[in-house]
Amino acid sequence: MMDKREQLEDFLTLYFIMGSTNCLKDPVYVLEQAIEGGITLFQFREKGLGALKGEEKLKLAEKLQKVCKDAGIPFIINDDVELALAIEADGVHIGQEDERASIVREKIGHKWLGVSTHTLAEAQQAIADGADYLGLGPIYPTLSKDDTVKIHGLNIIKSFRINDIPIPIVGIGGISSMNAKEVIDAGADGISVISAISGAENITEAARELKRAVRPAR
Ligand code: 3NM
Repeated sequence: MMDKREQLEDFLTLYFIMGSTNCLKDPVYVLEQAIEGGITLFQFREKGLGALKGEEKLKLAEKLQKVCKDAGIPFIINDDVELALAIEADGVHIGQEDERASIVREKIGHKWLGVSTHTLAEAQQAIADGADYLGLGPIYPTLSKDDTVKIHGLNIIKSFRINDIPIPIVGIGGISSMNAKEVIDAGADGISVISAISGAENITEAARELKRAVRPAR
């Protein structure tokens, strides 16, 4: 039997993130194809210019959640704690600019909590606040998030590992099938991607290639 940590590490292997603004095709189709290709976790991140709001956002969240449920893939929501509670998502992911992790933890109880961190101090605070896993990035330059400041490279992953960060970590930002393996080799438990999957011509094949890069033996 896997314990909770091992189970989470497994789910973090190939973590796909998207919202309607990242997709060139229908988001439900994109998610179905990504699941077909082997993603292990999904985050609904409805952000940026033209992002859906209110009822429309809720409707899309419910559709994507159903696709995940049918496939046995956990469904995480970015930032919107109220939405996560309303539709009983499996977890919430927040950044440093969002609500305090300790407050989110109180609100969501035992659901998974992921926190994006950029320094060891932020990581230690997130862990004290009850984070289950950490997002580290951007590892490489990315066009999918316009407020990223500093590119961290692989060193941030290595330094978190050297400093014995005790919860799973996942790399993010500019990750593709060309560089995914080095992110894992640096010590990440998994990779998270937006454009390498949502922007691909052949979504299933793109997800498959990423999966082979991070988990060649299985
Ligand atoms: N967070 P892509 S980078 C959502 O550094 C997000 O915390 C980041 O998109 C961080 O895979 C990023 O297309 C965008 O580069 C990732």
